[in-house]
Amino acid sequence: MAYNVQVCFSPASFPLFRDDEAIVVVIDVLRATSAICTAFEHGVKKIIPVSTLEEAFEYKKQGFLVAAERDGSIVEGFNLGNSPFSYMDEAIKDKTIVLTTTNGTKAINAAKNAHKVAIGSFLNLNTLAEWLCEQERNVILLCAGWKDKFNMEDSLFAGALAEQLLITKKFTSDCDSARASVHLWNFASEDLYPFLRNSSHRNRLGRLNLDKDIRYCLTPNQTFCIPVLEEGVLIKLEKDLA
Ligand code: 3SL
Repeated sequence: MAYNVQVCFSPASFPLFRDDEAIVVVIDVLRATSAICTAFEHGVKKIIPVSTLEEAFEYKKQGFLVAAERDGSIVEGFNLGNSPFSYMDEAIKDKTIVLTTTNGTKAINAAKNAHKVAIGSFLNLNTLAEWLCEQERNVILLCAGWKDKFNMEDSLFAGALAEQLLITKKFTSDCDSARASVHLWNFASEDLYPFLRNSSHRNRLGRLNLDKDIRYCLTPNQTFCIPVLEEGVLIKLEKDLA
């Protein structure tokens, strides 16, 4: 039996795709899901994703280490933002971090009733594809987008992952957005950075001098970590792929 892979281009459309028996992969390539994968690669123990700044401030009052980003910048009053490079630090090893970002953490919380929620980025592309193929479940690739709008980079990654699943023949798709994302990926995969030249979030991050983050987030297969959501908290899936 083949399982179904679908791509949802925006959290606003997610109710149309919802299937509580499926695995949902949340995708926010620039930069939330790349930062989360990086944090687990560097030994963070747990990440609590929260949707609002109010929740983030509450955790901060309770003494948690809290990271907060809005519109690409660190929110005033917090020490940590959403750059993957901030999570390549010995200081985060074995820590719990509370994280709120403009789109990524909202998308994670929107998916929380799924059978399982996994975090996807170019950084863990092959490991994630391999794991999904072993699960024997339908898969929904949920793009965080930008403020409920389509974005290019999440859709490209959805295409890269959907293609890897479809190629195995363990998956099929009757979903036009999955097909469209695979076409987009095949068109752009040779060199993602120039392809994204005129895309809104690459430009937004570029204006904030974050080109280094963009290049890092577009580089595939830098980690074997698969972060998964367990009772509202992200932890590293224990799976030895070495
Ligand atoms: O939207 C998000 O969740 C963030 O990833 C946006 S940013 O890359 O940190 O600007």
